[in-house]
Amino acid sequence: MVGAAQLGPIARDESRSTVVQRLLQLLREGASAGCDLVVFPELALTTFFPRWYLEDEDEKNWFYETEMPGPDTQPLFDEARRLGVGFCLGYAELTADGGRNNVYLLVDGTGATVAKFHKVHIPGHGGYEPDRPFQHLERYYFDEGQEGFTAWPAFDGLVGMALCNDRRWPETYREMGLQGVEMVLIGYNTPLYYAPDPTQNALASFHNHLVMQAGAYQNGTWVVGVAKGGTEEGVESLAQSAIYAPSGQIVAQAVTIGDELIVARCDLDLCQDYKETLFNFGLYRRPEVYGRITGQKGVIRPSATTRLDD
Ligand code: CDT
Repeated sequence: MVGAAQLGPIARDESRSTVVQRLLQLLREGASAGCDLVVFPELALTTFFPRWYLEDEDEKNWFYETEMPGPDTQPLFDEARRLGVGFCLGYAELTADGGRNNVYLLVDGTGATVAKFHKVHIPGHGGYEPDRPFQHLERYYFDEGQEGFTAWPAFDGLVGMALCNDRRWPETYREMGLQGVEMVLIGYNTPLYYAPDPTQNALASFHNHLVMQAGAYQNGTWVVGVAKGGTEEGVESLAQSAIYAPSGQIVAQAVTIGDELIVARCDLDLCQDYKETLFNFGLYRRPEVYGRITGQKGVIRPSATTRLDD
Protein backbone atom coordinates (compact mmCIF):
# COMPACT_ATOMS: atom_id res chain seq x y z
CA MET A 1 0.00 0.00 0.00
CA VAL A 2 1.32 3.43 -0.95
CA GLY A 3 0.19 6.82 0.36
CA ALA A 4 0.47 10.15 -1.44
CA ALA A 5 0.64 12.75 1.34
CA GLN A 6 -0.48 15.99 -0.26
CA LEU A 7 0.35 19.18 1.65
CA GLY A 8 -1.57 22.40 1.71
CA PRO A 9 0.29 25.71 1.92
CA ILE A 10 3.30 26.24 4.20
CA ALA A 11 3.66 29.83 5.42
CA ARG A 12 6.97 31.65 4.99
CA ASP A 13 7.44 31.91 8.74
CA GLU A 14 6.23 28.38 9.57
CA SER A 15 8.92 26.61 11.60
CA ARG A 16 10.43 23.28 10.55
CA SER A 17 9.11 21.64 13.69
CA THR A 18 5.53 22.73 12.92
CA VAL A 19 5.80 21.40 9.38
CA VAL A 20 7.31 18.13 10.66
CA GLN A 21 4.29 17.76 12.99
CA ARG A 22 2.05 17.94 9.89
CA LEU A 23 4.19 15.33 8.14
CA LEU A 24 4.10 13.05 11.20
CA GLN A 25 0.31 13.24 11.25
CA LEU A 26 0.18 12.11 7.60
CA LEU A 27 2.77 9.38 8.24
CA ARG A 28 0.66 8.02 11.10
CA GLU A 29 -2.46 8.14 8.94
CA GLY A 30 -0.53 6.18 6.36
CA ALA A 31 0.46 3.60 8.94
CA SER A 32 -3.19 3.20 10.02
CA ALA A 33 -4.20 2.72 6.39
CA GLY A 34 -1.59 -0.04 6.00
CA CYS A 35 0.93 1.91 3.93
CA ASP A 36 4.48 0.64 3.43
CA LEU A 37 5.51 4.00 1.98
CA VAL A 38 4.19 7.56 2.36
CA VAL A 39 5.27 10.09 -0.28
CA PHE A 40 5.54 13.80 0.53
CA PRO A 41 5.83 16.59 -2.09
CA GLU A 42 8.74 18.65 -3.44
CA LEU A 43 10.21 21.16 -0.92
CA ALA A 44 7.97 19.74 1.81
CA LEU A 45 9.73 21.46 4.72
CA THR A 46 9.26 25.10 3.70
CA THR A 47 7.19 27.43 1.63
CA PHE A 48 8.06 27.47 -2.10
CA PHE A 49 10.71 30.18 -1.65
CA PRO A 50 11.77 30.50 -5.36
CA ARG A 51 8.81 32.86 -5.71
CA TRP A 52 10.98 35.55 -4.06
CA TYR A 53 14.31 37.06 -5.07
CA LEU A 54 16.44 36.93 -1.93
CA GLU A 55 19.96 38.35 -2.00
CA ASP A 56 20.85 38.15 1.69
CA GLU A 57 22.78 34.88 2.22
CA ASP A 58 21.37 34.22 5.71
CA GLU A 59 17.81 34.85 4.58
CA LYS A 60 18.36 32.54 1.60
CA ASN A 61 20.13 29.81 3.56
CA TRP A 62 17.30 29.56 6.09
CA PHE A 63 15.34 27.59 3.51
CA TYR A 64 18.03 24.92 3.02
CA GLU A 65 18.90 21.84 5.10
CA THR A 66 22.59 21.36 5.89
CA GLU A 67 22.05 17.94 7.48
CA MET A 68 19.49 15.19 7.05
CA PRO A 69 18.25 14.10 9.44
CA GLY A 70 18.81 17.25 11.46
CA PRO A 71 17.36 18.07 14.89
CA ASP A 72 13.98 19.12 13.43
CA THR A 73 13.64 16.22 10.99
CA GLN A 74 14.96 13.40 13.21
CA PRO A 75 11.42 12.73 14.58
CA LEU A 76 10.30 11.73 11.08
CA PHE A 77 13.03 9.09 10.83
CA ASP A 78 12.29 7.87 14.38
CA GLU A 79 8.58 7.60 13.67
CA ALA A 80 9.21 5.80 10.37
CA ARG A 81 11.22 3.19 12.28
CA ARG A 82 8.63 2.93 15.07
CA LEU A 83 5.77 2.48 12.59
CA GLY A 84 7.71 0.44 10.03
CA VAL A 85 6.61 2.85 7.30
CA GLY A 86 9.02 4.37 4.79
CA PHE A 87 8.74 7.87 3.36
CA CYS A 88 9.93 10.05 0.53
CA LEU A 89 10.71 13.67 1.40
CA GLY A 90 11.47 16.72 -0.76
CA TYR A 91 13.68 19.51 0.58
CA ALA A 92 16.34 22.07 -0.36
CA GLU A 93 19.89 20.99 0.44
CA LEU A 94 22.94 23.19 0.98
CA THR A 95 26.10 21.09 0.87
CA ALA A 96 29.40 21.78 2.67
CA ASP A 97 30.99 22.85 -0.63
CA GLY A 98 28.16 25.29 -1.41
CA GLY A 99 26.04 23.06 -3.67
CA ARG A 100 22.35 23.95 -3.73
CA ASN A 101 20.14 21.00 -4.58
CA ASN A 102 16.43 20.34 -4.91
CA VAL A 103 16.40 16.88 -3.32
CA TYR A 104 14.07 13.90 -2.96
CA LEU A 105 15.09 11.41 -0.26
CA LEU A 106 13.80 7.84 0.01
CA VAL A 107 13.79 6.34 3.51
CA ASP A 108 12.74 2.78 4.32
CA GLY A 109 10.65 1.40 7.17
CA THR A 110 13.72 1.03 9.40
CA GLY A 111 14.41 4.77 9.11
CA ALA A 112 17.44 4.14 6.87
CA THR A 113 18.09 6.26 3.78
CA VAL A 114 17.79 4.17 0.64
CA ALA A 115 18.37 6.73 -2.09
CA LYS A 116 18.77 10.41 -2.81
CA PHE A 117 17.71 12.17 -6.02
CA HIS A 118 18.71 15.64 -7.30
CA LYS A 119 16.14 17.35 -9.53
CA VAL A 120 17.36 17.22 -13.13
CA HIS A 121 15.19 19.72 -15.05
CA ILE A 122 15.37 23.08 -13.25
CA PRO A 123 12.60 25.32 -14.60
CA GLY A 124 11.91 29.04 -14.43
CA HIS A 125 14.55 31.77 -14.59
CA GLY A 126 17.89 32.68 -12.99
CA GLY A 127 17.52 36.44 -12.46
CA TYR A 128 14.92 38.80 -11.04
CA GLU A 129 12.13 39.63 -13.54
CA PRO A 130 10.22 42.70 -12.32
CA ASP A 131 7.23 42.27 -14.65
CA ARG A 132 6.12 38.98 -13.09
CA PRO A 133 3.48 39.01 -10.32
CA PHE A 134 5.73 36.51 -8.54
CA GLN A 135 9.06 34.95 -9.39
CA HIS A 136 9.94 31.37 -10.34
CA LEU A 137 13.66 31.55 -9.53
CA GLU A 138 14.54 27.88 -9.34
CA ARG A 139 17.45 28.50 -11.71
CA TYR A 140 18.79 31.03 -9.19
CA TYR A 141 18.36 28.78 -6.16
CA PHE A 142 19.24 25.30 -7.46
CA ASP A 143 22.02 23.53 -9.37
CA GLU A 144 21.03 21.08 -12.09
CA GLY A 145 21.18 17.49 -10.85
CA GLN A 146 23.93 15.59 -12.66
CA GLU A 147 23.23 12.00 -11.60
CA GLY A 148 20.13 11.48 -13.74
CA PHE A 149 17.37 9.00 -13.01
CA THR A 150 17.83 5.70 -11.18
CA ALA A 151 15.53 2.78 -10.36
CA TRP A 152 16.45 1.75 -6.82
CA PRO A 153 15.80 -1.71 -5.36
CA ALA A 154 13.46 -0.83 -2.49
CA PHE A 155 10.07 -1.72 -1.04
CA ASP A 156 10.16 -5.14 -2.76
CA GLY A 157 10.41 -3.53 -6.18
CA LEU A 158 12.27 -0.97 -8.26
CA VAL A 159 11.49 2.59 -7.20
CA GLY A 160 12.46 5.80 -9.02
CA MET A 161 12.18 9.47 -8.13
CA ALA A 162 11.66 12.73 -10.03
CA LEU A 163 10.72 16.25 -9.00
CA CYS A 164 8.04 18.51 -10.41
CA ASN A 165 9.22 19.84 -13.79
CA ASP A 166 10.97 16.48 -14.42
CA ARG A 167 7.50 14.97 -14.81
CA ARG A 168 6.87 16.91 -18.02
CA TRP A 169 9.78 15.29 -19.88
CA PRO A 170 9.36 11.84 -21.46
CA GLU A 171 13.08 11.13 -21.00
CA THR A 172 12.53 11.10 -17.22
CA TYR A 173 10.29 8.06 -17.32
CA ARG A 174 12.07 6.31 -20.18
CA GLU A 175 15.45 6.51 -18.42
CA MET A 176 13.90 4.68 -15.48
CA GLY A 177 11.73 2.48 -17.71
CA LEU A 178 14.93 1.17 -19.26
CA GLN A 179 16.00 0.04 -15.77
CA GLY A 180 12.68 -1.75 -15.25
CA VAL A 181 11.24 0.80 -12.83
CA GLU A 182 7.97 -0.26 -11.19
CA MET A 183 7.03 2.88 -9.26
CA VAL A 184 8.04 6.50 -9.87
CA LEU A 185 7.57 8.98 -7.03
CA ILE A 186 7.06 12.61 -8.10
CA GLY A 187 6.57 15.61 -5.82
CA TYR A 188 5.50 18.97 -7.25
CA ASN A 189 4.81 22.68 -6.62
CA THR A 190 2.98 23.98 -9.68
CA PRO A 191 1.65 27.56 -9.62
CA LEU A 192 -1.62 27.91 -11.51
CA TYR A 193 -0.39 31.12 -13.15
CA TYR A 194 2.33 30.65 -15.77
CA ALA A 195 3.80 34.05 -16.66
CA PRO A 196 5.52 33.17 -19.98
CA ASP A 197 2.18 32.00 -21.48
CA PRO A 198 -0.97 32.50 -19.37
CA THR A 199 -3.06 30.67 -22.01
CA GLN A 200 -1.69 27.51 -20.36
CA ASN A 201 -3.18 28.40 -16.95
CA ALA A 202 -6.53 26.75 -17.58
CA LEU A 203 -4.76 23.58 -18.71
CA ALA A 204 -2.58 23.07 -15.61
CA SER A 205 -4.60 20.12 -14.33
CA PHE A 206 -4.95 18.53 -17.78
CA HIS A 207 -1.20 18.78 -18.42
CA ASN A 208 -0.41 17.42 -14.97
CA HIS A 209 -2.43 14.26 -15.50
CA LEU A 210 -1.45 14.01 -19.17
CA VAL A 211 2.28 13.69 -18.50
CA MET A 212 2.03 11.31 -15.56
CA GLN A 213 -0.58 9.08 -17.20
CA ALA A 214 1.54 8.90 -20.36
CA GLY A 215 4.73 8.27 -18.38
CA ALA A 216 3.07 5.44 -16.46
CA TYR A 217 1.51 3.77 -19.49
CA GLN A 218 4.45 4.11 -21.90
CA ASN A 219 6.82 2.55 -19.37
CA GLY A 220 4.50 0.10 -17.60
CA THR A 221 5.02 1.65 -14.18
CA TRP A 222 3.08 3.01 -11.25
CA VAL A 223 3.43 6.78 -10.77
CA VAL A 224 2.70 8.59 -7.51
CA GLY A 225 2.20 12.34 -8.05
CA VAL A 226 2.14 14.43 -4.88
CA ALA A 227 1.36 18.15 -4.70
CA LYS A 228 1.95 21.01 -2.37
CA GLY A 229 -1.25 22.78 -3.35
CA GLY A 230 -3.56 25.57 -2.33
CA THR A 231 -2.86 29.28 -1.94
CA GLU A 232 0.58 29.73 -0.41
CA GLU A 233 1.74 33.27 0.36
CA GLY A 234 -0.79 34.58 -2.17
CA VAL A 235 0.15 32.17 -4.97
CA GLU A 236 -2.36 29.50 -6.02
CA SER A 237 -0.85 26.09 -6.75
CA LEU A 238 -2.26 22.93 -8.27
CA ALA A 239 -3.33 20.16 -5.90
CA GLN A 240 -4.96 17.02 -7.41
CA SER A 241 -2.34 14.57 -6.15
CA ALA A 242 -2.95 11.22 -7.78
CA ILE A 243 -1.76 7.64 -8.07
CA TYR A 244 -1.51 6.28 -11.63
CA ALA A 245 -1.53 2.60 -12.59
CA PRO A 246 0.73 1.09 -15.30
CA SER A 247 -2.35 1.26 -17.53
CA GLY A 248 -2.23 5.05 -17.22
CA GLN A 249 -5.48 5.04 -15.24
CA ILE A 250 -5.93 7.18 -12.13
CA VAL A 251 -6.66 4.89 -9.18
CA ALA A 252 -6.79 7.54 -6.42
CA GLN A 253 -6.98 11.32 -6.44
CA ALA A 254 -7.04 14.01 -3.76
CA VAL A 255 -10.27 15.95 -3.41
CA THR A 256 -8.99 18.85 -1.30
CA ILE A 257 -6.29 21.49 -1.74
CA GLY A 258 -4.90 20.93 1.76
CA ASP A 259 -3.12 18.26 3.79
CA GLU A 260 -4.66 15.01 2.60
CA LEU A 261 -3.52 11.39 2.35
CA ILE A 262 -4.71 9.26 -0.55
CA VAL A 263 -3.79 5.58 -0.71
CA ALA A 264 -3.75 2.78 -3.24
CA ARG A 265 -2.81 -0.87 -3.19
CA CYS A 266 -0.18 -0.93 -5.93
CA ASP A 267 0.44 -4.44 -7.26
CA LEU A 268 3.88 -4.16 -8.86
CA ASP A 269 3.22 -7.33 -10.89
CA LEU A 270 0.74 -5.32 -12.97
CA CYS A 271 3.75 -3.56 -14.54
CA GLN A 272 4.61 -6.76 -16.42
CA ASP A 273 1.27 -6.61 -18.30
CA TYR A 274 2.67 -3.61 -20.15
CA LYS A 275 6.41 -4.27 -19.97
CA GLU A 276 6.02 -7.70 -21.60
CA THR A 277 3.49 -6.77 -24.30
CA LEU A 278 3.03 -3.42 -26.08
CA PHE A 279 6.03 -1.90 -24.32
CA ASN A 280 8.40 -4.84 -24.58
CA PHE A 281 11.42 -2.58 -25.01
CA GLY A 282 13.85 -5.40 -25.87
CA LEU A 283 11.65 -6.52 -28.75
CA TYR A 284 10.26 -3.31 -30.18
CA ARG A 285 12.46 -0.29 -29.38
CA ARG A 286 14.72 1.11 -32.14
CA PRO A 287 17.51 2.99 -30.36
CA GLU A 288 19.57 2.97 -33.56
CA VAL A 289 17.14 5.55 -35.02
CA TYR A 290 16.77 7.62 -31.81
CA GLY A 291 20.25 9.21 -31.94
CA ARG A 292 19.01 12.80 -31.65
CA ILE A 293 17.50 12.14 -28.24
CA THR A 294 20.89 12.05 -26.55
CA GLY A 295 23.04 13.57 -29.29
CA GLN A 296 21.22 16.88 -29.59
CA LYS A 297 19.77 19.41 -27.07
CA GLY A 298 17.70 22.05 -28.89
CA VAL A 299 15.78 21.87 -32.13
CA ILE A 300 17.75 21.85 -35.40
CA ARG A 301 15.33 22.43 -38.24
CA PRO A 302 16.14 20.93 -41.61
CA SER A 303 17.27 23.52 -44.11
CA ALA A 304 14.52 24.81 -46.42
CA THR A 305 16.45 23.44 -49.40
CA THR A 306 16.78 19.88 -48.12
CA ARG A 307 15.10 17.47 -50.50
CA LEU A 308 14.77 13.71 -50.46
CA ASP A 309 17.09 13.42 -53.49
CA ASP A 310 19.82 15.78 -52.14
N1 CDT B 1 8.48 23.28 -9.11
C1 CDT B 1 8.38 23.20 -10.46
O1 CDT B 1 9.23 22.60 -11.10
N2 CDT B 1 7.35 23.84 -11.02
C2 CDT B 1 7.18 23.95 -12.45
C3 CDT B 1 6.45 25.22 -12.71
C4 CDT B 1 6.48 25.61 -14.12
S1 CDT B 1 7.91 26.39 -14.65
C5 CDT B 1 7.82 27.98 -14.08
C6 CDT B 1 6.39 22.80 -13.04
O2 CDT B 1 6.83 22.26 -14.06
O3 CDT B 1 5.30 22.48 -12.55
